[in-house]
Amino acid sequence: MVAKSSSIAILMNEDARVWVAVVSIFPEAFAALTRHGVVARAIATGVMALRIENPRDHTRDRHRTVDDRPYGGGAGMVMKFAPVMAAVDAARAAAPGPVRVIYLTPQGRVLDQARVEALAHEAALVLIAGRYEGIDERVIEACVDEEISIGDFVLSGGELPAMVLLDAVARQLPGTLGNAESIDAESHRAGLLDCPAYTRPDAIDDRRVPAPLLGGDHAAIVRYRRKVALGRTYERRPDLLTGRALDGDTRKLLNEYWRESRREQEHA
Ligand code: 9D3
Repeated sequence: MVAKSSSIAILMNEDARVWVAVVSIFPEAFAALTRHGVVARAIATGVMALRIENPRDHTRDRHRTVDDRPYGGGAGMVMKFAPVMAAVDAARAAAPGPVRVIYLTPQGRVLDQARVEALAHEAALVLIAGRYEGIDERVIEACVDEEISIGDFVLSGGELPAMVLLDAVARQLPGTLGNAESIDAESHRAGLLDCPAYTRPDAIDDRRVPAPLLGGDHAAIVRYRRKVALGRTYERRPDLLTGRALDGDTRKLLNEYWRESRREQEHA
């Protein structure tokens, strides 16, 4: 399915099957992903395959050493080249075909939905999750195709970022999201913030559900939701709208949003 709306396309990858290996010294962490939720479902239905490759299993010394002190000194440890590289090679050997190797790192390009959708079209991925101060730079030179960050904040390793990426990719695969209607509604307001959601009861003290959502006029509901989604995006995340041409209808909806929110302010 390719749904188009305001020049942003949401691609549901229909015949997609993504094979993934994660290189991590904390394989148990990924149980958080495989027991419940969208990744578990993708694995159960066969649209995603997941294996964990532990660099510690690719060491040869008595202590199974995966880290060492940084050349030049400084705080923290660095993951050694050989065990990480051997884990990547083992993943490559187990893969159904050529793999794209991704290193999760604060130095990477920040992940966005466009990148997630593109990655859902890859046949095989190897995700390297680092610990300590990161991996020996020569692993990156030797085998990494792409470096990805999940945002400008400091975590203690690449496992959570790898899980974030896997969740985002899994929900792009067929049969994992379930409801075609929600995919469609989502594509309709692609690139915008969501509008607020309500369920019963229709009034809680003097907080009432917006009138358009209570009537059965589907066109009015769609229009109302688009208006609020646009208005909130403009207010809270103007960066999502920059570089996007706003057509006449869109500008009209935004104006309506402003008028109505000003009126609500006056009545408050
Ligand atoms: C501020 C600390 N850094 C300078 C010494 C080093 C450092 C920070 C964070 C080294 C490793 C990490 C661990 N983070 C990740 O592996 C990571 C990450 C993140 O922290 N934030 C956002 N995205 C990502 S992707 C991988």
